[in-house]
Amino acid sequence: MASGDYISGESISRSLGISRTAVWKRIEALKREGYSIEASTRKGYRIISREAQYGRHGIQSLLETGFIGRELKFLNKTDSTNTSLKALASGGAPDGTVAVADEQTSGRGRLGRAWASSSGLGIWMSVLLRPKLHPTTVQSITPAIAVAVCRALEPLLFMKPGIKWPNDVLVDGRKICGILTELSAEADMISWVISGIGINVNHEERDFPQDLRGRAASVKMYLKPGTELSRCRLAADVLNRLEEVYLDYLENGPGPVLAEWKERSVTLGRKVLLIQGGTETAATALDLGEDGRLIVRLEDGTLKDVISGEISLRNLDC
Ligand code: BT5
Repeated sequence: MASGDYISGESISRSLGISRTAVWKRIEALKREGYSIEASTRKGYRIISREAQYGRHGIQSLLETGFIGRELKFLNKTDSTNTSLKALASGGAPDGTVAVADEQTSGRGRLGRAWASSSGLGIWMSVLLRPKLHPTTVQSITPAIAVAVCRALEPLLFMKPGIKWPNDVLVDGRKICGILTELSAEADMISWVISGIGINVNHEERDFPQDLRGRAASVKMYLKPGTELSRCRLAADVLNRLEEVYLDYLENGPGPVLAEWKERSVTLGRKVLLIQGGTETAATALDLGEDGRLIVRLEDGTLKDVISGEISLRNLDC
């Protein structure tokens, strides 16, 4: 059915070999999944938009994954998808369960910071992973997520995205995506990791809160001409790329993922400012450790390991 054209219930029933009532039931099911379909008693049915609305069905129909996103909870509005998914994780939700919201009322960043997550504008989603890894190795999962997000964003943008340590994806020096990884572990076993991914998609400059204008970017602002933009497509692509990267990580260890992270990094080799509890220290970012920590050289020449939970970092020369 081409969008815009009406098709009668009778001809659908004939071509599918099902009753008119069965046609009606299926149309109603599609509507519940979020498709925009208009029904007219005289003319029949008409798809208003060919693209599935942002919702569970629209995302899942584009998945190529084995387990990530196969369980997917879509919420029109929630406080934070990380918090929603935590409740599901405690209730035994399987590896790869995803929570997506159109709007978050208290989207969270690291260190108690807020994440702006209005309705209609972005992809606010969290992924539950249950890797059989020691809790100390889990820090390298955030780099894996950042790499997957870059792989999904790159074909859409006219500028290459880069990763700012530890978890920001930037375009043109502006933040387009943030990642918040939380975990629950017992002794030497991880019980779950939840990685929350926030991607700005449909924003114009004015859609960002005042303090983020000029510092935040959206896919739409950097969209390659002629490229179609769909939150369903992009959310599914992030999950598709994430499963690729994650399976590679489980099979081959963090090496290959960290190598790609380093290639995409806009932090390594740069002068940075380390900000911790009101103290600012200038340093040069040298390398990324296996566990996701950043190795820097301070101005007096000493080397220091920096852990993401403790410190903020500002690039000084980009
Ligand atoms: C992050 O923290 O970048 C992690 C953001 C994670 C958001 C996702 S959305 C789905 C899931 N559910 C949640 O509740 N969270 C996750 P951090 O590195 O601390 O950066 C936070 C800082 O980024 C803020 O202090 C602002 O300066 C800036 N910021 C806030 N909202 C932004 C936005 N939409 N785009 C760009 N920058 C933003």
